[in-house]
Parts: sequence; structure tokens; C-alpha cells
Amino acid sequence: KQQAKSQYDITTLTTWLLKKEQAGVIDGELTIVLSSIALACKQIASLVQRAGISNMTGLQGAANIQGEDQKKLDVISNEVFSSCLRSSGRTGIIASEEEDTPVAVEESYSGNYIVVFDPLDGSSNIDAAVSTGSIWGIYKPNEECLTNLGEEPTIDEIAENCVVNVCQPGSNLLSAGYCMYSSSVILVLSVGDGVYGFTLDPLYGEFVLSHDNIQIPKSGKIYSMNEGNYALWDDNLKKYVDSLKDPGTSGKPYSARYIGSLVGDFHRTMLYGGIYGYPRDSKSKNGKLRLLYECAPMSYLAEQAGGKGSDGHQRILDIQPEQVHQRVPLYVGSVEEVEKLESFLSS
Ligand code: P6P
Repeated sequence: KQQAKSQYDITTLTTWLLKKEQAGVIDGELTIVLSSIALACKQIASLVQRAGISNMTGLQGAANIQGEDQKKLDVISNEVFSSCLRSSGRTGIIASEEEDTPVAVEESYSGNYIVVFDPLDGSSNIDAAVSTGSIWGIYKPNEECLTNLGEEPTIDEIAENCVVNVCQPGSNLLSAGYCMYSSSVILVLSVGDGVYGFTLDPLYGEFVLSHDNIQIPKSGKIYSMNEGNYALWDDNLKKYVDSLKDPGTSGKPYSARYIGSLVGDFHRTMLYGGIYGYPRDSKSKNGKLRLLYECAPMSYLAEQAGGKGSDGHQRILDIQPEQVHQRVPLYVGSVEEVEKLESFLSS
């Protein structure tokens, strides 16, 4: 007899993962890795929300390999993410925006998953309490990772091997997600069968299913780019953006929305439609965003939600990374909007 639905039949991330595991969509090892990521996000959410009263704002006084001044919370968030992944015992290699090179995880007992992540993207917004987020991608266990090395591999051989195994195209992604730290803390992820969002209930510290099978609208009259760089853009891109401002027969131009925080701008695009872009320009030939742990995970999620992710000419997920911190231009969001952009850039 079908039990009547109770108000306590809440789907949490934990129960959702167990259902996916029972359905054979993911294995037990990946469930553990995803649970450890959710724990890291809860800890970072708490740190971010108390940054101003626990002396966590401001600069660390160091720079990362990108030459960017690290904020205190960049460093701490990286430590939180790394230790959660290590203690999961199922992660073979981690690659972080905040680390110069990928790291082989000695604690991995099985699974050997490869996790690439940006522990706190948009951290320049922290001091003003503007939304930030964590972004990650998970690649399949790669048996060659630490097995095709000789008996006594040198540190350099292991390091080189890790770089080779981290630099996989986004089409290999098993799972990807982000956690947005904003007016709500929302963890959004896919394990290859659609995109699901979980809102953190602070009353009992659980991520509760709040967005069941997100679908990006096929079109949307919102564009999200830093027009401060307009003068540096290619002429075709200028023509594209100018076309969005033309009220045309509808009498309504597109709306411009730009937070300056990828996760916040992307999450809005996932729900409302439109396009988010970080173009190349005459100063930054490959744009600013990194392929491995920003553009590929976001493009994977966009495609899982019926949208598109492009570098302006090709599918982001088809790009084979050459370096861990490689940058690419990114245009992501509603299919019709990304395809309109691509047609302008190819004209
Ligand atoms: P700009 C934050 O530093 C970030 O990496 C993304 O989160 C954000 O979308 C972008 O850079 C903002 O860059 O050059 O517009 O300030």
C-alpha cells in the first residue's frame, strides 16, 4: 500500500545520492566523494557568512600561481576542500586553482577519483558580501594515473603523471557542480542525468532538494559580460553586444546583469536563461576564466540542463587542456543565445 506522502518526506542530498547509487547511476565511491564535497561547502559557507566578524576578510599577503593576490579565505577554503577530499579516501588526485600543480593523494584507499576545483571563486567580492562560490569537476578513476609508473617512481614522474591525468577534456566529466554562497547557500550538481539544486537548511545543516531537474530556458533576454572591456573586444563581438541593445520591433532591449562572480552570474543564467560571457580581448588573448575548473564544469552543467557552453567557436567540453591553469574564452547559457553569439563571431 502506497504510504501517504508525509511533510517529513524531505529529499536531502544524502538521500538523493543514495537513490542514485541504488539506481546504479553512481557507485558507492563517488557517493563518498560527493558527500565530502558537500561537507567542504557547508564549512566554507559558514566561514564566508562570518568573514567580517572573524577577521577573515582581506588579503593573505601572498599570490597564487595566477599571480593573483590570495584572500585569506582563498587559502582557508583550499585547505578545507583539500582535507575533505583527502579524508574521503576515494580521491587519487586533486587539482586546485590555489595550488601550482596537481597533488597525488596518499590517503586514497580505492576509487582514485580525480577532482579539480576552484575552492572559492569570486573571492574579491567577499569583503563586500557579494555572492561567491565553489566549483568542482570529477573525472573517472584513471587506472593509468599511478599504475603505469615504474616500481619506484620519482616525485617528478608522479607529478608529471598527475598533470597528464588531470588534463582531460570536459567530455570525460563524470560529475560537476558548484555551491553558491549568497542569500541562500545552494549546491547544484549533475552526475550525468540532469541538474539538481539543493538549498542548505541552516536549521539542521542539511542540503535539501529545492531545484528538481533544472532546465535552462532555450532563450533569455539577459546578457552578462564585463562591458568595461568593450573597447578591447573583437569587432564582431562589439556588433553582437550592440545588437542586444537594439530595442527592435519588440521595443525591449536585453537587460544587462553582471555580478562579477561567475557562480552568481551562472546560477542566474541557469534559472532565468540568457548568456554569460567572459570573452578574450586584446589584453587577455584567452580571456580570464580557467578551462579545467571553471569553464568545463559550468559547460557540463549547462549542457546537462539543455543549454550550451562554447569558447565562441567550439564546444568547451571538446577542448583538450594542455596546462592545468589554461584559460579559454567562455560563452554559456541558453542554446539560442549562445548560437546567436557564435554566428556573430563567425561572420
Ligand atoms: P572581471 C572572479 O575573480 C572571476 O574569476 C569570476 O568569478 C568572475 O566572473 C570574473 O572573474 C570577473 O572578472 O574581470 O569582470 O572583474
